[in-house]
Amino acid sequence: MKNIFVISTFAVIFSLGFSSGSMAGCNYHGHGLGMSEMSDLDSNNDGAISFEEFEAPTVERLKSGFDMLDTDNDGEINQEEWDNYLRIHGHETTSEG
Ligand SMILES: [Ca+2]
Ligand SMILES: [Ca+2]
Repeated sequence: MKNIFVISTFAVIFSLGFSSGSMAGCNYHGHGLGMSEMSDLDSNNDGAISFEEFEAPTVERLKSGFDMLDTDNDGEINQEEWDNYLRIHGHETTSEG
């Protein structure tokens, strides 16, 4: 069963490279990663993509989002920065008063 998961995972990765967006699968599988070559994800070039490598682009995007929220760059998002984020995105802050 584990092998099936691995194979299907790689099938998704390969389909990203070979289908060029023509397959419906691209609508939900990794769409937006902007990756077309396996080597794009295989950052240590050992010929395989570890989960760490697989998630790296997502983590990077999360990190840049985090950095945008962390306006004083202290490595943490405090209440003020969070409220600011909610304001920017049109949400009412719950902490009234
Ligand atoms: Ca690798
Ligand atoms: Ca901060």
